Amino acid sequence: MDTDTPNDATAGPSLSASDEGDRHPKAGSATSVEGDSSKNESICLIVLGMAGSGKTTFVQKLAEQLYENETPGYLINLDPACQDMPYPATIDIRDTINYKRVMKEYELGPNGAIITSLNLFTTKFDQLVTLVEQKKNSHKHFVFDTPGQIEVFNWSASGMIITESLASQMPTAVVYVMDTVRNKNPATFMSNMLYACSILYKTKLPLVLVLNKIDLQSEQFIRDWMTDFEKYLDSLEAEQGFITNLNRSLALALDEFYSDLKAVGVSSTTGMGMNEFLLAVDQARQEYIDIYLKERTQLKESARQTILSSNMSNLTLKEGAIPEEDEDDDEDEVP
Ligand SMILES: Nc1nc2c(ncn2[C@@H]2O[C@H](COP(=O)(O)OP(=O)(O)O)[C@@H](O)[C@H]2O)c(=O)[nH]1
Ligand SMILES: [Mg+2]
Repeated sequence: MDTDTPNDATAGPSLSASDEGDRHPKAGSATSVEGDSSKNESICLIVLGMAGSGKTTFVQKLAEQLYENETPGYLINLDPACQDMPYPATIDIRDTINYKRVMKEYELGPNGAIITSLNLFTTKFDQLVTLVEQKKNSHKHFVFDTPGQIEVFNWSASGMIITESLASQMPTAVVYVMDTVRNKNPATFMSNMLYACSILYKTKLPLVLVLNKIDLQSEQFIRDWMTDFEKYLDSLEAEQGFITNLNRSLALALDEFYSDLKAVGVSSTTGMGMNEFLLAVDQARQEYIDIYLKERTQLKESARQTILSSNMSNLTLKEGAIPEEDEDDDEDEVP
């Protein structure tokens, strides 16, 4: 593909993986983990969260921790608008898609350009899945950093395609990053929880909640709110009105969601809580195998049975099945 073509905002025909993923996130020295004990224990982690919650900083600290644990992560950046990349991404969307050019060529604003960039990248995502497949035996953690605005990934077709492509190949979990400081407001906390809950039901994948920035604010108050409904009500007391009543009802409704949730307090600047997070990831992987994989297999099997029983497997498309537009249609129009 000619990269100088004016309408081509993609950098080349194929994705390439740099060897950066095996390097120390700070020192830049190379190492190899081919054939180590992490074999067949791999998991994809899709890092989601509101803008500014600390996703990119979290991926950077996680990369450092994984390197220290001698299981370097395979890092993938899916944020085309990221300016200063604090970690060495093995695959970076910016090497394939020129976000500024997308904005110019398609006359889009920043958010539209991010969505379009992600859509363009998704057309090559099969190559990424192949690369991940090839590295499955040498890397344990495949970490996907997503664009700042959560809805770009979560509510876009490409976000869904990326999630599904990974989850159908290997264990995959969602890491939902929350800014603990900002969630001191009970209403903000509730919005975040509803978002996390909707992601869980939309992706049907295990979810690990990362309560980030605990160097600034302990996450204990969130744990209290999640385990003791009364404590959440107390915090709501200061506020009155419709929103308070709604939050009260929502807190009751989310009770079951909280009880199954794996929540870990983390500081992405100091590294506090990172090893606890990795334990939660191991649990999420097991959950994927025990619950999600079984459900997925059952779904696939029932879809196969439906096709077989309805004799749809013999279905062939016939030319002319979809009526072509009548060229003389214009003649019917009243002049
Ligand atoms: N104190 C503190 N700041 C953090 C932490 N994690 C992220 N930040 C800061 O939060 C801001 C947003 O972080 P960033 O990783 O860009 O968020 P993203 O938009 O979700 O990728 C930056 O200024 C980070 O330095 C943390 O654990 N502690
Ligand atoms: Mg980011």
